[in-house]
Amino acid sequence: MSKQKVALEVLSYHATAREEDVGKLLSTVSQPAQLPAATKIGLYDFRFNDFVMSEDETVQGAVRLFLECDCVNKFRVPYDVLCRWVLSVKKNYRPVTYHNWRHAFNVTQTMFVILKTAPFSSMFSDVETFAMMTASLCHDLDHRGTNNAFQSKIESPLARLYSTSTMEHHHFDHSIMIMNSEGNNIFQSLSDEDYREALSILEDSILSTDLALYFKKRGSFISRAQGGVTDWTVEDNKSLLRAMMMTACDVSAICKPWEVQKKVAELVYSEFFQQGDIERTKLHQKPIDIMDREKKDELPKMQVGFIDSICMPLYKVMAEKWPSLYPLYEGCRSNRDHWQALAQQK
Ligand code: 5BB
Ligand code: ZN
Repeated sequence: MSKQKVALEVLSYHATAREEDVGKLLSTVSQPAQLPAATKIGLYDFRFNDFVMSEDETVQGAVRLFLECDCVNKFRVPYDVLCRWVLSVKKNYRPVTYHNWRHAFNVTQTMFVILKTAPFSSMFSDVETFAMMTASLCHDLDHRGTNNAFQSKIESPLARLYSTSTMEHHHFDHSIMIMNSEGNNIFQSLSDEDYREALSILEDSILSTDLALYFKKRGSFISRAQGGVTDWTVEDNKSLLRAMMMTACDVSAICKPWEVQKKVAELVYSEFFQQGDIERTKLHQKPIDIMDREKKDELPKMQVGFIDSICMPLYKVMAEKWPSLYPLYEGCRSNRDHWQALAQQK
């Protein structure tokens, strides 16, 4: 067998849910009283905190999000398929420090609150909503805790397959593989046309979590949003908005109450440092500052930089345009104050 084929075989390895777990989850889901109420666990709140939840509760929470979205009813997704798919998705997140199942769950929860509160949501069709929720839960599937630059540095099979947006292409591929596994296709009842649209939005949305694409598109989003004459129902504008929503959800840990943000930041830099360690010890390269343990003291300053260059511009324009999204902006701004104060203590 050729090397490439071996590599591809390794790439396509994935496992799906255990039927025993599906059965258990299904029995909880079919008795709504057993499923925690969405409002009770804060699912409708941008300040949602998963740290207080058990593993099982996060799984039930994810199912709950899809049920509350109505996609499940509208597209006649059998409960067992929904449960199996959620469990399979969870199983295909690796136990890395930050880019794991809980991150995916949090991103989906933020997407849910945006879709439930923003006035623009009504222009998204049911297929679009379903696809965006699905993209949120799948957007970092099989993440290895290392970034695109690392894949290309080690010439990983993934980097050979996709030279740009390497990991993001893989996250999409992986979500397709899961859906194509027996009993896991939550899109199974969609018409051919809807199915094609759902997959296309799923792909675009997952790819748009590549920061490089965010930078490419952000300028035109901000000018269209501030221009004031934009018809967001025009497909080109709508797809731009979907992409920005994905980024807004992806980095929404930066908007959480300070106690939560502080803990998440620890997870983020611990994962960054682990990549830096591999680069230093195995590749004999000096890692960039954010991945360099020796630069640990500069983290608060880096967080301020991250907020100013990536997060704030997005949340600011969204909050100005759509006031229901203001809590994201305000949370981000408040965390900036905290990081700034820490940075100045040094
Ligand atoms: C981000 C882009 N990267 C290529 C280089 C580093 N930067 S950064 O200088 O803005 C930066 C971001 C530096 C330090 C950071 O965390 C130290 C704890 C972060 C940072 N990134 N902080 C966070 O709280 C979060 Br959340 C993140 C996001 C990490 C995943 C990156 C993917 C973003 C997709 C839009
Ligand atoms: Zn992510």
